[in-house]
Amino acid sequence: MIQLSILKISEYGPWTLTLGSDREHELQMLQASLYKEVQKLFSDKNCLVFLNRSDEFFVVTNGLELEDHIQIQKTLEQSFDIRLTVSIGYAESPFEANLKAYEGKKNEIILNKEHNIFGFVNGKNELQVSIMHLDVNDLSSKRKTNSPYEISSIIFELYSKMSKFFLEKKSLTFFMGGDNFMVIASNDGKNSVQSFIDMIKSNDGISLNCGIGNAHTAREAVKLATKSLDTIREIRDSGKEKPDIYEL
Ligand SMILES: Nc1nc2c(ncn2[C@@H]2O[C@H](COP(=O)(O)OP(=O)(O)OP(=O)(O)O)[C@@H](O)[C@H]2O)c(=O)[nH]1
Ligand SMILES: [Mg+2]
Repeated sequence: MIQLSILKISEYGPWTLTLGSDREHELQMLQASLYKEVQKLFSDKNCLVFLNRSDEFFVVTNGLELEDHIQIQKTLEQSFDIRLTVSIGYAESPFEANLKAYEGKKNEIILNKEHNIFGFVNGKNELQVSIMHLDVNDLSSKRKTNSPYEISSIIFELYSKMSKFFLEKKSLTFFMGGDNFMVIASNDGKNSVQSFIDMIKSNDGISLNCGIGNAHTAREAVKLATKSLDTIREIRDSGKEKPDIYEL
């Protein structure tokens, strides 16, 4: 079981229009500072925020209760002109948790009216989360023959394939910057990562490493996933044959 909270800026479209046409720079600064604050508030509670299209955030909120969400909403309401809507769901797989959160909002299952919180909270129960940290092996060598924009194009094509592949396994993929991706994974997602790595290697000539972390909270799972990835690098750099996948 995993709990997901989806935060979305409320009525953002109409609000952006109130800024006039010379607004893009303002919106970019707002989105960046909002992300910084949201990541700070949730990571302080052992969660991790995954940035989604800049006006929406996915947060693995295992162990967080309604009261924690209200507290965070209050802080955000004090700091920003815009408001956020929060939809919470929990389920066996990350994709199904996202569906529950979506249904909670669509069917107006109100958890807290004043602070725009909808859905279903699991509460203090101990949940599980598996995170896969995928990274391109030796991207630096590609930089010798490809310009910065060409590298970006390669990375986004990879993102697109990864998102599609793991969605079929009820897992959610996010781009973390550089050549880094994280998948909030179901068991099926974890069990099929080797076949994804093999497919990308033979079709695109890109070699991936994957560190996996399992824990009760998102921050701990992400820490272990990154530690696993670094372990693959250490094995490789010591001259031994590296595994593609390492799990903690
Ligand atoms: N989000 C995130 N980005 C990282 C992390 N480590 C490195 N990066 C980014 O990824 C880029 C590529 O770095 P690396 O992956 O270390 O370079 P590489 O040549 O592929 O080396 P190896 O991955 O060790 O094979 C860096 O410029 C950073 O932008 C990380 O833990 N998280
Ligand atoms: Mg890399």
